[in-house]
Amino acid sequence: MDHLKPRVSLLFLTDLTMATRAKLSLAIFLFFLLALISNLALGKLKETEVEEDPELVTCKHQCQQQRQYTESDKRTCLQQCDSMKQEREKQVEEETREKEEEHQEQHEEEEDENPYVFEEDKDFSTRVETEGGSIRVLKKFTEKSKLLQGIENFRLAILEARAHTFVSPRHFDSEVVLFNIKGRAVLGLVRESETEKITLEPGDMIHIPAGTPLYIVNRDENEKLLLAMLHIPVSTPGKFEEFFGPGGRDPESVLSAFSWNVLQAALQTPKGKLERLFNQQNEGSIFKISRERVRALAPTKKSSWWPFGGESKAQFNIFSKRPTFSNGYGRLTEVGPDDEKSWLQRLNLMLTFTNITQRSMSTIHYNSHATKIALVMDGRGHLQISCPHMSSRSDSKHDKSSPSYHRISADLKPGMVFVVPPGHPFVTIASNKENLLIICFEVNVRDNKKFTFAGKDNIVSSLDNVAKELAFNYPSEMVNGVFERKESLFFPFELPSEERGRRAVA
Ligand SMILES: *[C@@H]1O[C@H](CO)[C@@H](O)[C@H](O)[C@H]1NC(C)=O
Ligand SMILES: [Cu+2]
Repeated sequence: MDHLKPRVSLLFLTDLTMATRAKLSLAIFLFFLLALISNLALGKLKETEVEEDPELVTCKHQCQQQRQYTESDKRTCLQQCDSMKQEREKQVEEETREKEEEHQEQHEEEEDENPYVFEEDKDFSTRVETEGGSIRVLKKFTEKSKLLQGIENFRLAILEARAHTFVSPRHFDSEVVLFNIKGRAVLGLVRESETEKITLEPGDMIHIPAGTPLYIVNRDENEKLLLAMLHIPVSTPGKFEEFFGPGGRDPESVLSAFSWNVLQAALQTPKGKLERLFNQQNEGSIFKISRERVRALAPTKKSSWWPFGGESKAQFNIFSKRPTFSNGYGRLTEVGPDDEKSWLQRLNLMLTFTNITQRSMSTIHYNSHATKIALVMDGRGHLQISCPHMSSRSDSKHDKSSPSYHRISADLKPGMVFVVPPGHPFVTIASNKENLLIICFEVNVRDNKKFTFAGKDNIVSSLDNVAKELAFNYPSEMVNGVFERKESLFFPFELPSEERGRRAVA
């Protein structure tokens, strides 16, 4: 109630200047307040709004009752009752909206206990589904959680095409980074005066500049083609569209939106002919084609030899590249901006491939700048991330001067996506039976460093001894004994020898 006063009385002071008027308005203000209190006390505020408002009635009644008021005083009084009422309603409305927003915010934060892990069935939506294949798009990162605002402008799509299929020409309002997960493709990129054809194998990655018309062929007779496409929208953050030029009814050509007059004038072709042309295609945007057509679409010797520079260098294969780091427990292969791939630099991106040997784990580590968008390619395993954002809200933690950390964990299987924000320490562990293969788009990778908590050169061992003793409140040699080990990056996933009787369980 207190906050109601200043605003309402301010309204009066600006309206009325004369002293008598001021006195009058104070009186009306009191009438109104009286009406408000009595109605609040009865708890009627909400339900009476539609009908004759009791607050207003009381206020106006008070106006009429004042013997000393002239007719004009009464009129002013009645008007003031009305405007005060309006002001009050506006305020209530605002408060309700604020409360709703607050509620929504809380709701969003609580909505997902696991803001960094995406399930294959729940978190993808199907954009295209035909007999020939499908395109599934991962939900917007900010739709999953507000915590992912930093990567709002990235979208991940997975294209699946059956053997011997054609994915119709289209262009996107996004930069596309295409990664060939499985299968063998031909990619046709329409340049100004001709189509550049590129054969793709598993592990190949290529950048497709925004707006470039492209088509894809699954050139394999038996195997499915699986492509990951990272979209970086260039107009609406977090949103990309596909535009089919050549097409008909399905896929519908982008030209169909123009009027016949425009099309006839632009193409110098009569309407009847145009109608026939744009009525032909009805196969959908991914469809089966004959072996002869596949063969005809293959690049000829000349164009696969890369006669024109620049773009040809963008193609590389991460599976055949030498690992950046490798030991018996795992391998890490990186392709980043240092690798003379200028578009990676421009998009501030890096691609990494992690191959963790069965029964092994990555060290506990975090990225300084990069956010990992990881896709499990093969194998099963487990993920744990330490996160301050999701810490439990229990009040018993009040006596601490630091945040609490919540363990975000997930069992990993092929097709799953997870995100690791910078600064968040995490581990990935391979199952007992299979190697765990993870492909990662690392975004915002400029100046990125990996910091580890265990193994050679971990950040605890590297901390100077005095600070270490102070931080742990424990002798530094003892601390070093815990954190140091000769391996780095990948370790066997097993308990220390003292505990060998038990099985290691993540
Ligand atoms: C993963 O690493 C193992 C060795 O630990 C190797 O045999 C296997 O070929 C690798 N897989 C891929 C896809 O590189
Ligand atoms: Cu977090």
